Amino acid sequence: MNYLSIKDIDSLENWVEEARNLKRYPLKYKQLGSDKTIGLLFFNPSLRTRLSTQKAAQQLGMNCMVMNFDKEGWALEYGDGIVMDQGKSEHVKEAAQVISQFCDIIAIRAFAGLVDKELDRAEVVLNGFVKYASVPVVNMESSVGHPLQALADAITLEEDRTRIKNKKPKVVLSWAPHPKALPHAVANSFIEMMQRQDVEFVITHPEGYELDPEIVRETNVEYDQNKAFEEADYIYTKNWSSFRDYGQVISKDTSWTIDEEKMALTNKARFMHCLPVRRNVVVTDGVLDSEQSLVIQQADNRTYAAQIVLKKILENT
Ligand code: AN0
Ligand code: CP
Repeated sequence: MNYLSIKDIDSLENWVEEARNLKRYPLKYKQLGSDKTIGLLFFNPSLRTRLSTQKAAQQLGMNCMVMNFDKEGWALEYGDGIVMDQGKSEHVKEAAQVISQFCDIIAIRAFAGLVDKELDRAEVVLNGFVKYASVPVVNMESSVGHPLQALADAITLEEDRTRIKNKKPKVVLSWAPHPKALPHAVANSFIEMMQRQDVEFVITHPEGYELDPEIVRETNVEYDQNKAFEEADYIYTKNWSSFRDYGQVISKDTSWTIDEEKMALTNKARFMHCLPVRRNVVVTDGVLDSEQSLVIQQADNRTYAAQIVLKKILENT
């Protein structure tokens, strides 16, 4: 069993409920992972994913090895039949088999390069490990998705939505400006997660920031951010670079920054963001520091999202 995208969640309701039980009794399954080892491989920086996955593993009694591949590992080759006379020292074929001997689960963070759309869509790093590893693989954010974040967001929504009575919650995914080109992974997995929820879901972004149509499918897109915010119960904010002009920053329009005035258009909506977030670029201090912000709770739930994923894998292998 792998956890590569939220499609690997067989029963969302059950996983969210179990994750909430783990939050209450985090050490209940301390024996399940004893004498097992997880290897966390990072090709990019991380705070939450690294610490929450490590914590989740520890709470299941697992040992945890962490390797920063971008700075400390050999540069890996992924192509078949390549003459390796350039910068790459080792092929994923050996690396994945070797790590599989040391670890019972391999978790990988490898962001989109944002240069070559087809290369990113092929998920070469994640799929390279899936192909050659002999143990389960967990996605800690790949070029296409961030399913641990989306699961934590589903847990957070489940905890919070009891305050909304007699209607489906309205959830808005809003683009916000950012100085750098960011990946689509968080937005993609959040969209897929909302498509599986009983909510009214709207995406809002400036023209030119349309996400992968194969992911967005029939989801409602509203180009007028103020209109999208009307009656909203949740504002989930994220920057992403253009998908059409692949990896380009085509607008830094600060009128899209989430501020108090915009939040006032909503139905006392809660503010959500995966973090890390740039203050007063993506969202103002006033919103981020307000009672309406769920960002710290979302980050806390990363532990239980990772823990339910690892528990399911340990139970199924
Ligand atoms: C990354 C992204 O946008 O995908 C990681 C988010 C969890 N964010 C940044 O690089 C700032
Ligand atoms: N939200 C998230 O994945 O954070 P990190 O990049 O710090 O792990």
